[in-house]
Amino acid sequence: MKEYFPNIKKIKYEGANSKNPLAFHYYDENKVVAGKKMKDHLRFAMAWWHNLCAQGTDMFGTDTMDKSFGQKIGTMEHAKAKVDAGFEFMQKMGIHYFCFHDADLIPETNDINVNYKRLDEISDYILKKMKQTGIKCLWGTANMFSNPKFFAGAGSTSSADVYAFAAAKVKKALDITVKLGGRGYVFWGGREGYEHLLNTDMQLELDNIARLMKMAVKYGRKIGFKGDFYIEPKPKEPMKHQYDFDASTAINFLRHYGLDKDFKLNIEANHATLAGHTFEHELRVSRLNNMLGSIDANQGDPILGWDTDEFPYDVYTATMAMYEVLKSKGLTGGFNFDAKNRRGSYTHEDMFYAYILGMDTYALGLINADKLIKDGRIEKMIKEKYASFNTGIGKKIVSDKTSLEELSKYACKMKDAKLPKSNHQELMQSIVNQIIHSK
Ligand code: XLS
Ligand code: NI
Ligand code: NI
Repeated sequence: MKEYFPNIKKIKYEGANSKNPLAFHYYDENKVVAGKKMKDHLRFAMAWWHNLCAQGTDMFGTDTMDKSFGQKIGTMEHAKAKVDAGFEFMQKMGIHYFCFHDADLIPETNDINVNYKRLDEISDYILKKMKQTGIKCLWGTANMFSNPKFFAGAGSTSSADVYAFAAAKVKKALDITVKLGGRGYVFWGGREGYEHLLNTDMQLELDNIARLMKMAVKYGRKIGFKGDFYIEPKPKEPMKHQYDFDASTAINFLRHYGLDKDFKLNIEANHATLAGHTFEHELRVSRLNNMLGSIDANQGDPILGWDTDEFPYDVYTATMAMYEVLKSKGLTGGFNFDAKNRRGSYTHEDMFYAYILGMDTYALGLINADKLIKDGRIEKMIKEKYASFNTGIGKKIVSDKTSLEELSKYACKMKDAKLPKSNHQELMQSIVNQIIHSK
């Protein structure tokens, strides 16, 4: 069996003091944190597209990376080499899941019948590898944004024929996801949006997107898909305005169309910041609505306004993210590294360094979030902040036992109210620093 990364051995946990760049410093998969093994909290996944397909092309230049894996790109031999390289990569990284688009797995042609056959062939091949290695599928999805026919959207397209092609792609991607035992199925509405309202029938577009999702649920359940469907919100890019703008918008959409029983959200860190939120804001909104399903673990760049899909290294953000995950009692999905090496980090070793960075960052996030919760000071301060709702008039408010008339009388009697308790933001930030950096 050909080895694709011969210079790299299985990445092991060596601890924070190790200077070995090809070792984990914090991610120790069997270490128990907050009652569960790290690997079970985190369920890391490899994103097929970034890791095995993307070659460092950007808007102004071509490839810097070589992902040919010894075969001619665009052939089924290459598709299979990607499977082999991908499984070797995941085994060496100790990653137990992967995520894919239909178009990541095969070279697509202009004949959907050929694509269907190729997907059958490649999924047989992947299934064999999965059985040999125990690696599983986290989620699948259909790429309904790269092909030019989707320029006006997939579910939201103006062409009924293109809509049928989108549906046909979803059907097959669901078939393959079920065949590979995927835990979830994702809808990321890359082109489900608009450039200008002047030429857009927003109502029809929204209704049609929902129709496509309803058909997917109906078909998925029919063929035995028991997992969650996910919407992955994103405010823009490639469209100027995307319908699934952020968590709140997506949740409202799902409830409005009665899809909320079958769908949860897949929250991507970089999409959150593009929407003008923090990552933890989007996780909190999802969690409070019982909609937190899965995570696309990456990060954006605060001085760039697009989806840079960087590997996560911001430990503070990972800490707050893991706080939300621990509070949500876990995900139905996992942590998919929807992240790519920088264009200048083009070697195969860089692929490993990137995943080590991402996995260590989330391991630190998990360790810190657990410490934060166990320390209890932050949560105690939040309780104290809202303590006025525990007794007297506050208690009446939160038990729905008062009225505007009564509150008005209460206020008039007091004449004026004192300031609420201090928010103590800097004190809390200082405590977080202390918790994170203490041994
Ligand atoms: C793009 C999205 C995409 C989805 C899957 O911004 O993040 O990669 O995760 O289609
Ligand atoms: Ni993204
Ligand atoms: Ni994503």
